[in-house]
Amino acid sequence: MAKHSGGTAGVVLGVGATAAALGVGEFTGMALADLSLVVAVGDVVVDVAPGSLVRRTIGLLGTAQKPILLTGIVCISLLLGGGVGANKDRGRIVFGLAGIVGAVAALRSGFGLRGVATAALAATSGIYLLAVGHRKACRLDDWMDQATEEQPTLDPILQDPRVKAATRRGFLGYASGLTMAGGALVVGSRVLAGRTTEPYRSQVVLPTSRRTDGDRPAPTSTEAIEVYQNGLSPWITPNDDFYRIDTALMVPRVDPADWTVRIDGLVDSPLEFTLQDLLARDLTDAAVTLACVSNEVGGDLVGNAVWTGVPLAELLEEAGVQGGAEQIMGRSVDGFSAGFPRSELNDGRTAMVAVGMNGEPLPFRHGFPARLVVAGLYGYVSAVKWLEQIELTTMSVDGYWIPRGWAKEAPIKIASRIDVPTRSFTTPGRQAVAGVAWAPTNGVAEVELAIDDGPWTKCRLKGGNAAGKAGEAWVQWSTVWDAIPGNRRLRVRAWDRNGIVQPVGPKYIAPDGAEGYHTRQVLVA
Ligand SMILES: Nc1nc2c(c(=O)[nH]1)N[C@H]1C(S)=C(S)[C@@H](COP(=O)(O)O)O[C@H]1N2
Ligand SMILES: [Mo]
Repeated sequence: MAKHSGGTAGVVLGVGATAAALGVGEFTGMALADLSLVVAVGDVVVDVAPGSLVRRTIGLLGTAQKPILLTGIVCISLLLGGGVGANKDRGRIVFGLAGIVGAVAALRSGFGLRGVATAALAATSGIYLLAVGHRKACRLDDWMDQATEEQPTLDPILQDPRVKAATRRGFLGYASGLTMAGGALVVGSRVLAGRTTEPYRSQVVLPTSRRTDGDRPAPTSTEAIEVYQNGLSPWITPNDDFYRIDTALMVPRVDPADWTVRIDGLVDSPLEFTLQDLLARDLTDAAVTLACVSNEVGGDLVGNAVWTGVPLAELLEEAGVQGGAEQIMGRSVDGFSAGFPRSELNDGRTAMVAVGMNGEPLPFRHGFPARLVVAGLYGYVSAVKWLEQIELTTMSVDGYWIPRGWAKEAPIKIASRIDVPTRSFTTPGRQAVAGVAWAPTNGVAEVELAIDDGPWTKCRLKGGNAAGKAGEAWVQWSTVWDAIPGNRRLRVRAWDRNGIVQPVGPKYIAPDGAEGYHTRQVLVA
């Protein structure tokens, strides 16, 4: 192509056409099928990436790597588009190939014909918009060429510098307009996504009468507010503050109208439940602390919630579990899976198909409409969100993270964390030190704090150290520290009710969870 659309102009046009094509794809995908082509491509990247890499990014960084991956895909697309923008034929090839990649990714994510249609539409709009841009640029070039080479005979209007400037402005306006339109379509697609799916959740009502499974009352509201202001984690983690870990680049928004959960595999009679079926049952409330295996010593990939749901034992009883069934494997609508030995349930611990979290239907991020919650097991072997199947299998079947290098069996380790002081400096004198500790399912019996190389001293436990199912939730601990000027080192450790002390480690999170005493350096001055 000629000069004015070569160089910078070609790049600007290519970027514009790509942005517009991405926008068309995102908007159409969302309107047709709750599909994002960029996310579908991201899912392919996550799935083909080596286990160690995925473990380091998803496992460690939690949700932070998702925007990075998606932004990366968008940037690479824009760069590719910019690179071929000056050449219509190369542009056609690259848009065509990108369309195929998008279509394959969408098919892989289960979007079928609608996915292919979306990718095809996005690619053709890119090709078309690029061609239109080239026509505009060619006109610009022709005029400019004529204006210089055949100067005197040409229509004098075209030699008017104002006309030249207007033509150039028109081209640049077109190209940058495409970019803005692309951005607007992407924003529009997100609004569309929220609009159409919000009713899924807001129409679900948890029954008000529920059994309480567990023998510890929640702390009074004044207690919870007081400790919250001081920087200590509230006993109940509010839903909006609850950590989120999953491989989903876009939170699945399941329509309960066409959702069921099946119980099958090694059972006498496979069962299938709608959300209404589950809600119509006698539901149970239980406070269970959920922790991620990737939680580092002192980390915040842990939270405590009152979960509402149907006890797994009841459902398994109805299905009639066969003798050969060794493993309970949960599977998600998004392809994720997690399994744990059936024998884990022998001690009567809380294990449920949860439909509620802290008195509300599950938030989309936390697995709406239903998820598994099993006390005392790390999330990656148990807590399947957006649950669609519970399969009774042998131990030979592996869940998502097992071939990627994480341990097959993963009980939550005894752990404790210092929340207060919140900062690394303080003034001398008496002040609170406080935090949380967990040891599911036995429960925390004692928490001890040591200053520098001083003795381990016992802390006060808030909400008590009740036995039984209360051990499935974390406890808050606090003590009074008389801070002496200098650089001080605070260390915490917990004991469970079997008299086992938190392992001293230090041990890194892989393959089965971190070990070590949370230590804080505090300057007292
Ligand atoms: N569908 C699905 N469920 C999932 C996961 C996932 O990647 N996909 N991650 C698991 C892991 S590793 C953890 S720690 C918990 C986290 O649950 P939360 O995000 O509600 O805190 O969900 C589990 N359930
Ligand atoms: Mo996790």
